[in-house]
Amino acid sequence: MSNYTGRVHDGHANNGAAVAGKAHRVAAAAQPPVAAGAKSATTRRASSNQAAQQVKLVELDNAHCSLSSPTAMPLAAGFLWNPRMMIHMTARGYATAQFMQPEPSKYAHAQILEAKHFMLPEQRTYAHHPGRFFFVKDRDTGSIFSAPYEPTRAPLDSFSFDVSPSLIRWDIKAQGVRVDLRLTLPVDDACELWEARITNLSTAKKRLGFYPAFPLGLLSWMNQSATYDRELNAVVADSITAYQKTKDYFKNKDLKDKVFLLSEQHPESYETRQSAFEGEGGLHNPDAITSEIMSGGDASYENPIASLQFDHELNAGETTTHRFLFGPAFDKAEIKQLKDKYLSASGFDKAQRNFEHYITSGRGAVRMASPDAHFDAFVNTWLPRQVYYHGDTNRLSTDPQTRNFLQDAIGTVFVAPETSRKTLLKALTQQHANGALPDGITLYDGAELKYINTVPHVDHSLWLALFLDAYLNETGDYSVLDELVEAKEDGKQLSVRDRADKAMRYLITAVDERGLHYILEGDWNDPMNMVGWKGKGVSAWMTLATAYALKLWATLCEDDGRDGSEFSVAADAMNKAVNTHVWDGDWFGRGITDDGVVFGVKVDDEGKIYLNPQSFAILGGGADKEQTERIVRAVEQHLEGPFGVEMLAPSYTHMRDDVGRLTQKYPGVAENGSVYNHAAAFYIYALFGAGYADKAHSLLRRMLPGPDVSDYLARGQLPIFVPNYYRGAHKTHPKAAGHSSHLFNTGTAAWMYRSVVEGLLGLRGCRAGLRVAPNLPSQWPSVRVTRQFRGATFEVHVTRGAEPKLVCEGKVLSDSVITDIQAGKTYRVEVVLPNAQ
Ligand code: CEZ
Repeated sequence: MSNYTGRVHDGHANNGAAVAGKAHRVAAAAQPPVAAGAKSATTRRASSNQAAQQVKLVELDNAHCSLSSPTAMPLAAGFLWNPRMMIHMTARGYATAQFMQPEPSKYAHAQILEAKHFMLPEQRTYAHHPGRFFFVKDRDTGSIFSAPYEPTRAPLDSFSFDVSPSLIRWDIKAQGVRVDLRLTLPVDDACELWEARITNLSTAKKRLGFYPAFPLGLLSWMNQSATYDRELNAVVADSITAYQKTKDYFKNKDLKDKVFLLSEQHPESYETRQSAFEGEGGLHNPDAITSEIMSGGDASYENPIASLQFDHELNAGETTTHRFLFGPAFDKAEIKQLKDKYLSASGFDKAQRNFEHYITSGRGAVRMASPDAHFDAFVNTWLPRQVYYHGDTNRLSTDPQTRNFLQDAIGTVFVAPETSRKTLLKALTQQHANGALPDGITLYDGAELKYINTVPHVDHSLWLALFLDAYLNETGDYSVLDELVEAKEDGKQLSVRDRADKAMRYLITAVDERGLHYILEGDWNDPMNMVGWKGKGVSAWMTLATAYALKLWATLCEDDGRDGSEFSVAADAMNKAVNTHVWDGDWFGRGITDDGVVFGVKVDDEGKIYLNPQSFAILGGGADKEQTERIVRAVEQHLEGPFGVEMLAPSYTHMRDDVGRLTQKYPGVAENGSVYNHAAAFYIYALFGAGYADKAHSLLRRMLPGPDVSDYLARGQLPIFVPNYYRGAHKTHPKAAGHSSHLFNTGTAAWMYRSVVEGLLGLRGCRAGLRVAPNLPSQWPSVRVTRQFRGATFEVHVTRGAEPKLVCEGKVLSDSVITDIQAGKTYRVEVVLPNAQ
């Protein structure tokens, strides 16, 4: 069992006139089809000769209809159908096809299908991906580039992209012009604050055109438009969120269906039609930019773009500064309000200062200086920033999965404990009468459980104990246990303590005759949906994790002056049941299916070993010392790779319909054997607790990209957040292995932070105070840490020596706990660890 506490331890009109000149290019296409097999070179030449003759734009007879220009009527199309499908085909070659299965479906798609509630940052961006583009044109030479780079992709003389916690900056030099772009956000409004400084770097006067162009995409198939509003000095797009159910009218009518691009300087002209903006030049060389002046077009039921034109004459070295606001709004009044509030030098300054203050108030509980400065920077700034983001935004969801809600709050325990406290109280208002926590927590009245939250998962309740363990030990706020919480479901008022008891007792009863916990359609693992969907299958991970939760709660009961044996006895029984039915000699299996098949074991060709049961067996005492050693070796052999520890191996290559959709995910992706960092962090946390400091540190370090160039290239990600996964299956898919998912919504942040504070640095709270037990890797001779804890500051210096000791404020302590901590005080702590062997 883990030793953390000593007890237990978690987006044309060229009309007829212009047509004649262009018609020759396409005359061949207007010819009647040639007989199959007769597409000789002669036929093609004959067609071209005809091109010189006058061609009508459109020809129609009984048998056909022809069009001679692809540009005059860009949406001209024909369609074909059969009982199972239809295809709508434009003259330019675009197609929209649907087939029935039995609901209408598409089989060829836009390069990326925007999912309303997900981010898909791992998939490549594409030319029409929503972007913030700033075109610059030399009005004398006509040459164009765009900053930061897309969509012209013109060569730049220099490029710099600089992310700081509250500001993103680009410094771009091209064609004798420097563009200094800055993006920041206000604290209280949904809008982007853009500043662009354009400088003439040459020794002569330059006549420049500057054009921000923000494509808006398909706003709505019901109603979309855009125009330039002189009074506001803004492009304003309007739409009606598409819906079909009558009741949705009442929900949607208050939505912010407008989008605006407000400018501080007055533009020469504007264009709000995406198609006119691009013209025939395309996004990389748009007609709106190559022409002398934008046409001032209004979008009426067509995809809009917010683009503006500014002409400047800049002397050598001269700079002009633009400010823009971009965002959604309900009405014009709101846009005006935002303009008055922000659109000035002082408005930007103030907003930037406030925003910086907001971001930096999410500072973490430790600052460290180790031999690994790269890692230090991540721990000191970027990781707590990610933790803070999660806790403060709930990942921008209105119905967070309960487990995510509670685990994100485990992270904010170290960053913004008052947020964690609110999370706890909110979650408990939604506890069911039987003690179980629901699949998701609705954050406002009227919010609904959606998507994954409509699939029954069994694990949500157990995170309550893990949360309480982290929260109480960090804050010492045991008074929260007395808080009365009224449950929505039955209106009953119960204390936090009683509600936690109820949740734990519910977990104790949700087991089968063997004492193993049911899985239904998932546990922590969302796509493990078919192990127990018939109601019989059990989860070894769930059983082991429940044992861990129960042990933690038992300990907290004792800390609270109560008898927790009811919970520890139940925990022991669960650990025993898993050992009896799912221990496979060197590791624990993952579960037993509805049909009684143990899986995640040696006899399996795929999905032989899963990481999570091993981690929680170590954490919750399901594995004894010898089993732990076997587990660590097995994980080393089967799951450890260059980019971290994988979640299972070998990755599945075909559906196992007694396991579920996780086996349908691409090998090495997400739950199908990636380095799923959330799971890796559990393991790392467990390893630190079990005394495997070197291995834990090595795996922890592999979660962070860099500093080697080769590692950056392999991961493709900046080291400013930990992604939910890196591609795994390194043995079978070595080329993709390591690639980042780029998704920064992940429970990893909380657990990684906790692993650093409590595991690596060994500065973990307990009821009595601060337990000091660093787990430094053997290659670290020393580390300095400033730890904020319960209002006090601890300046900790860890070194190595022949005589291990702990000294606080000059006094040698006999055990590892610093007690009687006074808020406001600074403590000097010296720790001498045994020399590395
Ligand atoms: O979501 C996460 C969940 O937010 O997957 C974890 C789970 O513990 C987290 O609560 C492991 O299953 O549905 C799916 O197949 C996806 O795998 C999502 O559930 C997944 C997203 O990748 C976000 O990380």
